[in-house]
Amino acid sequence: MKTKKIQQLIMSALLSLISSLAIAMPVTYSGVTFPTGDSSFADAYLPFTPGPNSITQGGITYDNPDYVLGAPDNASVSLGNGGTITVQFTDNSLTTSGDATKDLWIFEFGPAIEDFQVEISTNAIDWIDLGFIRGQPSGLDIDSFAAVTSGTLYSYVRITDDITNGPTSPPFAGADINAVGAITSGPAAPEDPVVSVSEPSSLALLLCGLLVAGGMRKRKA
Ligand SMILES: [Ca+2]
Ligand SMILES: [Ca+2]
Ligand SMILES: [Ca+2]
Ligand SMILES: [Ca+2]
Repeated sequence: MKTKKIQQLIMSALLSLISSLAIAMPVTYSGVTFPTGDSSFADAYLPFTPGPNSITQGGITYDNPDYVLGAPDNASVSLGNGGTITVQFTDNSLTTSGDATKDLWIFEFGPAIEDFQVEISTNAIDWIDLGFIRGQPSGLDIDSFAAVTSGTLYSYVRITDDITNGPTSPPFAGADINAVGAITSGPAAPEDPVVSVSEPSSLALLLCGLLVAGGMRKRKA
């Protein structure tokens, strides 16, 4: 019995090692190589309301925030005039490289190359302004900003369309954000709400406890 349990533990450790190695396969998009693979990219977004003139038209959804998630593809979310989207890394984080190499890449999309403001945060409350950038894609060296502290794990990136630039009429006004990638990718920050996925399991535990208690009561009766 004991040997079987040890074998099972070794097998599960091996499997998790294999899957972590698979995740760590480098990927390249538009000439930019992400050493830690597709997990480098944003995993979630905070509630999104587009700015004016990003709409659904002719059956095409331009204001769908799902299009900002994951690796670069052929779909982007148009922020609308002056619109803002906040993305979150949940299985990774953005961190410092300790040198001048770029750490954060944002893939803007479409025939018009529109600029936007970039801010980063550990908690989606206190923001560090990294200024405006433009490019398809465009990268930022976060080490070069005085407010960025070495080794900090940033989970949030807030992107705001430059209202003074780009097409302003519907259906796809504002910068079109395809993907947001932390090329200098750290582990998921401990304060990430992703930690709260343990909530259903505590609920399950509570339910088990209630069932056991119910069973005991029945047996007593
Ligand atoms: Ca990710
Ligand atoms: Ca664009
Ligand atoms: Ca850097
Ligand atoms: Ca996309």
